[in-house]
Amino acid sequence: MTLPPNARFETICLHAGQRPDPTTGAIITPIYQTSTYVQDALGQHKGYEYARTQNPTRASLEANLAAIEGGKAAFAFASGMSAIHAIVTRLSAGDHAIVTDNTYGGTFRLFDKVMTRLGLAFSFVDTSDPTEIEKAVTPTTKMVFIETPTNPVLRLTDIAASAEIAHKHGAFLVVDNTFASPCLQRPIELGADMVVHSTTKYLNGHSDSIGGVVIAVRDEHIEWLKFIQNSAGAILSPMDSSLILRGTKTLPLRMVQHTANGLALAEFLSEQPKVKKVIYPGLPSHPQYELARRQMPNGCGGMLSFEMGSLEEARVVLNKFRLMALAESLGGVETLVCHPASMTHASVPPERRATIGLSDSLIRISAGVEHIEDLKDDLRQALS
Ligand code: P1T
Repeated sequence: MTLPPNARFETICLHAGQRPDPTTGAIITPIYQTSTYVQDALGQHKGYEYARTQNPTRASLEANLAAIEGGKAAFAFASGMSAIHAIVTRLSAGDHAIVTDNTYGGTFRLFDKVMTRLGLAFSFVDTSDPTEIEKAVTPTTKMVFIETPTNPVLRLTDIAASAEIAHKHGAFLVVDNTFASPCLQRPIELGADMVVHSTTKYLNGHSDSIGGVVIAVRDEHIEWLKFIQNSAGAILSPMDSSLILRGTKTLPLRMVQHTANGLALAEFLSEQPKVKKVIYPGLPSHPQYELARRQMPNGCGGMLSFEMGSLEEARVVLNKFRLMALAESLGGVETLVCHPASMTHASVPPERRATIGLSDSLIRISAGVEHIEDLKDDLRQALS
């Protein structure tokens, strides 16, 4: 089994980083559940010394994810947050970063509540307007960190324009590609220096693992990420690595269905008189529909949000779902609904939620891969 050099995306997802186990021929990369490796003699080993530093299952996943995102190397972490944390450690006290104002609540919390205590400064701006990025640049700006589409109001940021601004000012660009997945959005091809994912979501896709990954292209970033992964030790376990490797095999298949269901639900909700507003980048009503078509040419995925008008109305609907599960997280095969203001974005202060358009009546859907008519039936009865 050799991956041809011109292999297409689906083939890369299935095969990159993997080969039959050399001792047994097992087609699936084994879970190397070990803490250490026996050395042949002093100073002689097989490239593996201690499992925080190297693990063959994790290495196989990292090679797979680097190939899928079109990067040079990948580093797998214990969660999406620890992957983002590893990236910020690239900055030093006194450095400044520009960040999308509507990121996942946990990203905002890490930057605003933890990293500022260590002497880093952050400007949270509306990066959907590239001039806002330009305006926020200071002589100490070292990183531009964008999330696109954003969680949960699905605003887009132009990745190529952001890369140009970041590079002009000597900063590096990081893209959180969790909501889109590498099937739908290719940040490195558009100029990003690092891509981060919560692998908990689409990459694993089966709601049974927490993890994160950073994919990098520049040697200086690769060296640092390898160093910090070993130094801080927030590594992904062999079991989780195996689960995500299982997930990436079907990523292209799943994304087709997530995208079809996401669009169909957005269109269905747009026709419901009780729904005040539907947000989905694949709807012509989305203010950045043109950018979505250019930057996400294969579709806009399974994430959508809608507004009911008041918290009370949102509560009634949220408590009535039968098939869709009320839960945090996203990107799994089963459809989830959540109330971002009190769940995923509760760590964002109410005034900031208001600025980014995250109202108390907003409901977020992560469309799974169920039959679309069953999802519509559930929405219909919840809204009735
Ligand atoms: O949960 P964790 O694996 O640590 O990933 C953090 C994270 C990073 N980036 C984005 C865009 C995310 O959505 C998340 C996690 N999000 C949720 C748990 C959620 O329900 O929105």
